[in-house]
Amino acid sequence: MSDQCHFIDLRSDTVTKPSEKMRAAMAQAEVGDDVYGEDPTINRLEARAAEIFGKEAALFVPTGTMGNTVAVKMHTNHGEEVICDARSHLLDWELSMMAWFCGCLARPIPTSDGILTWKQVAAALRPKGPDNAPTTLITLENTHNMWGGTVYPQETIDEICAEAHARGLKVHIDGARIFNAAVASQTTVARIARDVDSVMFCLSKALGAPVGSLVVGTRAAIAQARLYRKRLGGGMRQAGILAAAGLIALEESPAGLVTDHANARYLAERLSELPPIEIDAPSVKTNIVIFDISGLGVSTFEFSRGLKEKGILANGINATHMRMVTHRDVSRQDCEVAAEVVRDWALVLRSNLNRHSPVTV
Ligand code: TLP
Repeated sequence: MSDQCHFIDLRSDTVTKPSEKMRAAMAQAEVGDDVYGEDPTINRLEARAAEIFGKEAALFVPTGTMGNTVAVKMHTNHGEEVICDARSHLLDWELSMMAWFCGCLARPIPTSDGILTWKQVAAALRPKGPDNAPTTLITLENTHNMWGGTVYPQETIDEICAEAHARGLKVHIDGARIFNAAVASQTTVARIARDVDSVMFCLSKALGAPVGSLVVGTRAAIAQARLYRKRLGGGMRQAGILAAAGLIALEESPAGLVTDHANARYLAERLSELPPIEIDAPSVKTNIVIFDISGLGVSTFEFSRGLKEKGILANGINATHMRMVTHRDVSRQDCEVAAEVVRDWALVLRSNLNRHSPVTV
């Protein structure tokens, strides 16, 4: 067992370990060469993903980043513009693949919660003319990671799709955590995705599989995506051993997300009792808790270091905001411990602050 096992790990839902059932399925998986289309377990996973999302086809990719990259590429040509929100994962955390591989320019829109509206999108479309690169794709992140797991209202997605399609534009969802969105909205991923042209979703985040994401869309688009995946070096061979764990994650994990959401809300509520930590607890609807510690007089780096000494792993997303992500490998009891540790650490920092602040008479 690694040392990490002794920590309560809230850095991300990517840190989960495969369950015994996943390991057993991996050991027994029927496999073949997937570049020849001959891996039965991958074929099963892709067919099932397409079915669950109500789309024609799906493609298994090793990572969410590769999934988003091939999706952007399949909808665009070099020199075009892609609309996204200003703090989207596609823009900030994927090593500029939109530029590097797809040759497209991101047109970011600032928001207060990561949720784009058609009005904002319409204002960012490039007018046709001799000087403007055409806009061809709109990307939506649902749930939105850096804004604390926020969820798109269905009518907003539907409106964006209707207006975009009327203008010949495509819509892609970065749905790394789309099952969290579905659970929070008490709907299905198929309904969320009904009108969009593609979705990338991750098996290896909240769903708890060790590796893997899928892109879903039309048969023609996914055939293109398969070629782009190969170009990126993502043509896998007997990867059915990974798909076997992914199938279990896909079928069984969505039911457990409601617990992760309740744990995140619990954490958020406890943190909101600790001024000067700032968090709007009622806005926490899924499994991501982001809180502002700038009032404590330390950077998130120092804050994380202090938490780690007390057995809690959590990272900053910038100099002032911390992120905690609940997942299947943390329990309510772990969240209670984490909340206590944050409380004690915040009290120490707060009293240090008071001691060092100038005396006023
Ligand atoms: N997110 C990771 C980090 O990269 C920040 C995390 O710990 O949350 N879309 C979204 C919305 C994501 O949150 C992530 C990963 C991805 C795409 C990329 O997935 P991977 O890591 O599989 O390439």
